Amino acid sequence: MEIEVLEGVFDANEIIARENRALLDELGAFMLNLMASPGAGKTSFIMKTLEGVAGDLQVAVIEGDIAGKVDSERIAATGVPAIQINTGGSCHLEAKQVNTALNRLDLEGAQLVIVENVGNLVCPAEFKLGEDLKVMILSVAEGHDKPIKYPLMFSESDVLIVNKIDLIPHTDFDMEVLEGTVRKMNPSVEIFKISCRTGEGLGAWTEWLKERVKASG
Ligand SMILES: Nc1nc2c(ncn2[C@@H]2O[C@H](COP(=O)(O)OP(=O)(O)OP(=O)(O)O)[C@@H](O)[C@H]2O)c(=O)[nH]1
Ligand SMILES: [Mg+2]
Ligand SMILES: [Zn+2]
Repeated sequence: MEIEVLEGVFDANEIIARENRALLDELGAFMLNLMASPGAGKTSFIMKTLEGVAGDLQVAVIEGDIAGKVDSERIAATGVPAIQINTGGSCHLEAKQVNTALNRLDLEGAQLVIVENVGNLVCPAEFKLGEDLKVMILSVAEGHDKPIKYPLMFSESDVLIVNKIDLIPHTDFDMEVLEGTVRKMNPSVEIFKISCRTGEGLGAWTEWLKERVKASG
């Protein structure tokens, strides 16, 4: 008899990611996996995205953090359904945690599910969740050299959001160098330059997202 060998955590994770995909397809919902280092602006970006799609898309949010429920409370205060996953020390979300969250959230009518992954530029990129798009945020204060040091996240992401552009005058951040490095690693990446503080660039992002979600349905 052929014995099926699952190569550790990655294969096991991928099987559940496919279940998540099937569940989302059944619901007709589009899912974003939002990844970035701690403090890059993931929750701020979700709040701005919620404002930008309000009236056009029904959204639910899954918050992943090692501990605490600060971020899910910020989302829930806007009236959008939100659930918090506490990983208890693990530095990334896995498909099974998202599966539990998807089954517990009220997704009746939901067209878009946004997952805020744990703040980390390394392993979240290695774990599929069943998402339609991987979106990463780099904030300018982290520096334009990050793609060289954390290549997987930059090469795996479908969308790169460069956040906190209002802070550029206070840093030595070089947008041309960043774009050149990222496009070499990932020629098809979509790049949006935004500030969650001033609102700059967010309109272009939310219009693009609405088109993508509509095209998928
Ligand atoms: N100046 C400036 N500050 C920003 C911007 N976006 C977010 N911030 C600030 O950056 C800090 C972190 O933002 P969060 O949205 O909590 O970041 P996060 O990535 O969700 O953080 P964790 O969930 O803790 O990993 C907060 O003080 C925000 O107000 C921006 O565009 N410009
Ligand atoms: Mg957050
Ligand atoms: Zn991890």
